[in-house]
Amino acid sequence: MAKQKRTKQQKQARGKNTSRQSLRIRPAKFTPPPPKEKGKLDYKPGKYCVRDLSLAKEGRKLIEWAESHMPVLMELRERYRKTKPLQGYTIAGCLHVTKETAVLVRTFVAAGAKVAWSGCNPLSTNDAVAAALAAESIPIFAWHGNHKDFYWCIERTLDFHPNLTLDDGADLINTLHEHYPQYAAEAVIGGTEETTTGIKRLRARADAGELLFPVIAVNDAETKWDFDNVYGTGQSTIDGILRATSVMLAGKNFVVAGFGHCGRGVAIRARGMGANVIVTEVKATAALKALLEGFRVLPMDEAAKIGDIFCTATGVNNVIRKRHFQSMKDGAIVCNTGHYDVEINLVELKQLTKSKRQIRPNCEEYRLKNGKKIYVLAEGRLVNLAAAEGHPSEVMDMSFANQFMSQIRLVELDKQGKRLPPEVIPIPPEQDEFIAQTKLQTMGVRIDKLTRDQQRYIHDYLAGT
Ligand code: RBV
Repeated sequence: MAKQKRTKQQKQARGKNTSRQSLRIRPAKFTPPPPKEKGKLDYKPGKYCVRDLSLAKEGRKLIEWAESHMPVLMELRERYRKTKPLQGYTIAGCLHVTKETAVLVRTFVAAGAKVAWSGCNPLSTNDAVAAALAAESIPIFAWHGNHKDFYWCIERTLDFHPNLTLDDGADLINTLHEHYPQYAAEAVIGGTEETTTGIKRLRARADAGELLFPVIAVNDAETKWDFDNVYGTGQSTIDGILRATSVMLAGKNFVVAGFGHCGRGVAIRARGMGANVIVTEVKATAALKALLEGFRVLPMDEAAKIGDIFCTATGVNNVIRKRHFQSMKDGAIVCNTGHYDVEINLVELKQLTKSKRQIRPNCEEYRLKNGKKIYVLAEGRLVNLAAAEGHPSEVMDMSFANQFMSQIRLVELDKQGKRLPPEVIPIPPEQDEFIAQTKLQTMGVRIDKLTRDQQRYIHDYLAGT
């Protein structure tokens, strides 16, 4: 965020010391406007706004299924159920409304927190899960296909005057900073961020000296990025592509744009399904890694001509654009698994298009003026969450254990009258170790321990040949 963009209000917000009570975001009698989509939703002001409350029973079963695959988070729930360390604190969350997220929400509630929730992507909400949470009296404002009221939902969670934030992509934090900076600076004790794209945004904000409260980088925990980003994205992206297309992957030229953790996950799983994987990159070290991992590396201009399936995982905009569409084969399938829908330039694709139709759920056929057809999955949004169910519960178990423990950390510091600096804060290595150990235990896997002699050896700087 450029410094010159700061408003006077935002500048004044920093460094003030007002009591929390005086920091009501809105006057007490504030009545929010209804959502634009009103008539098509189940809306109870101040309580919930979901697609269809009657789906609650189905949602509860989905959540139970996730609970039985998330042992670490469930163990944390049991541990904190009695002591309720989060009592008196309100968390506003803005994260995909999936069955796994519901397990996290229930765990916060069990630990005593008040929680208000919105989705972080227009296409990732599971309507049955949202209904189940609403039926459990958890304020939730989220539905699948929420394009028009996305920020309206985030604002509704702010009506609950949160003192903690939980983000996936930083939309909630951005809303607070841009529209309620005084509240952000004084009433919010801290937040947590789930994903790489959000962390990038927050680092940019912190570098500009514009971050108003500490945000713990959950994404950067080893037990998050080394598992969720790689194996979670790998499996769920392939799952999304298959649900949207049902095509055979074996023998196809599968182009993965970006060889970060997510791209690597997609590439190794696509190879496992028998695809010929081609990687495109802009970073030399990442391209080298892909090459030495056995993948073919090409510039997108060349990959565009031979790819059958394209998947972007870069976090960068316009990775697939006009000239690439123009050179693609007839029938090429294009999708994205990055956080925002900016990686495939659909505006330029539309300029080349004669007509368009939905051919299957989450699969749109674009008939180009050059006579070829191109298929776009999930409107270029996260294909793994829009066309499938997001990452498997087993891997979200560790990501969300990190979320839960980080929120507890913020609250415990607050109780001691301490506050972390307004920066992007790393996860302590002990937290990673604890989560990894607990995960292994729940999987019934035992590991070795260093002997005293080995410990001495690895710390002995004189040891040589
Ligand atoms: N993600 N959540 C799920 N099943 O709840 N699946 C994926 C789920 C998160 C994941 O942690 C990633 O960092 C983020 O979505 C991208 O928006």
